[in-house]
Amino acid sequence: MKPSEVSAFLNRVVKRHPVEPEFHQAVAEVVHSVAPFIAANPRYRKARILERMVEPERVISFRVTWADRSGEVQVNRGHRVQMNSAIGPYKGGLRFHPDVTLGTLKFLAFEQTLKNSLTTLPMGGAKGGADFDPKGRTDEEVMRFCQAFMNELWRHIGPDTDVPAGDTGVSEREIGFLFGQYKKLRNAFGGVFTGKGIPWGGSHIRTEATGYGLIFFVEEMFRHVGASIIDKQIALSGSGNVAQFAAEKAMLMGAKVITWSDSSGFVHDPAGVDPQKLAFVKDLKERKRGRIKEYAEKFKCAYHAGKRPWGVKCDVALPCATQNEITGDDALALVKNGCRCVAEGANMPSTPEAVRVFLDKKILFGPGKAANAGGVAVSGLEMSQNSLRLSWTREEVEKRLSEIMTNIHRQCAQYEQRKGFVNYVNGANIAGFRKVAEAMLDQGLV
Ligand code: NDP
Ligand code: 2IT
Repeated sequence: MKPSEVSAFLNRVVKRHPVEPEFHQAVAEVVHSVAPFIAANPRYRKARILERMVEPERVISFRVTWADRSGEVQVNRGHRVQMNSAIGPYKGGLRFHPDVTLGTLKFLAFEQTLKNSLTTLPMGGAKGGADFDPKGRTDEEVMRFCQAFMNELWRHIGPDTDVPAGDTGVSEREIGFLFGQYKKLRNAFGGVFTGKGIPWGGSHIRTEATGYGLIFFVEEMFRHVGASIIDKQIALSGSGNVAQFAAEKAMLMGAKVITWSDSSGFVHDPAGVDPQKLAFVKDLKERKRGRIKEYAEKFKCAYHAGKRPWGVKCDVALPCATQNEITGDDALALVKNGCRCVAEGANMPSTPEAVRVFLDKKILFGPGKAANAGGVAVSGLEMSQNSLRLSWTREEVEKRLSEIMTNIHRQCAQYEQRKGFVNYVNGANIAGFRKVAEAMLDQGLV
């Protein structure tokens, strides 16, 4: 595709999906990566694969009405974006966050399609969620909301149709309530969710998978250039699921994690996270649902309200909170302070300006759709175990996760390696795109 064709294509996407800047951003990155590949493969263009890939196969939007603990009626909006089912049933998480819009979920579903393709497992792409804010809500309110949400979603999902999981604001508590209501409505106990509790059909290591997989990917990137994660100083954002288990695995592999954050600010702990501090964060976030500021108070380190951790000197940065949390200026600060590797635990946490800095400066940059694919990969393994009606051991699942992350690294490096430098952005986009495109060609105009 010529540059003029790329910009005409992107202009059409903006026109067809107005006021959805995150979706435009995610599409633009992929289109720039795959344009030369499409130019070299005219059959993709003839079948208009790219045009079809940016058009969701189905979008469901619905009202969610429920009563809070004071009996006040609350109205939220739920969505499920079923993006692409070329290589398997729709698959992707649910996000509960007040900022959720249809545009957010379209960007996430689009990323998910290519990410799932990279995992080597048979999963299509989807994402869903609602503008519901779980913060400050009791367990009972969360249950009522989940039940009301499922009262509509249940008719659109199923083990061979669409298999949701967690994402921001949706963890095992919410999956439990959603699964319970689905089971009640459908009168069927099945593998319709992943991230389930271990006693009721969940997989070992699913909770840990995104964070662990991220560290396996970082280790692969270092290994590729003859280095290792051992003794590296890691600045990490977020303090939720992905951040906690990235920190755990990094620590186990001999690195030092020196920051945490949440949406209110970040803590800087130069002494590094240890098992006791990690246990505190897990309890703080999963059970008490408190703020990361309390870590600074407990362990006597600095707290920076309203700030992100990218000004801290580090060797590795792991954004694990949310989209567009590293700006171009943050990226310049990171590189100036000696950061050699950035791997995205979150989805699209680096702005396009930040990505450009990382690629120009030729540091190791692992984009989310490759680096954080471990979560959905173990979701795929949970689906396999549910189909087999078997449960693999922790060791077995972790071994498979590690092999999958190595394989994803290999796929990225296969497409975009010049003079030893791997452009993982192009590599991940091309490898992910190719498999979905081939499946779409095989299946005709559906
Ligand atoms: P959690 O809800 O467990 O944690 C989210 C963390 O990010 C919290 O610390 C939260 O702070 C912070 N955060 C959320 N929104 C914002 C914001 N707008 N600004 C600043 N901080 C924010 O979510 P996960 O850990 O599951 O997800 C984190 C990221 O990883 C997301 O981008 C998600 O899409 C991605 N991801 C998740 C996977 C999974 O398996 N869970 C798999 C692959 C990617 P606070 O508590 O203040 O809101
Ligand atoms: O962004 C993601 O890959 C996830 N939230 C995990 C999705 C899943 O289906 O496990």
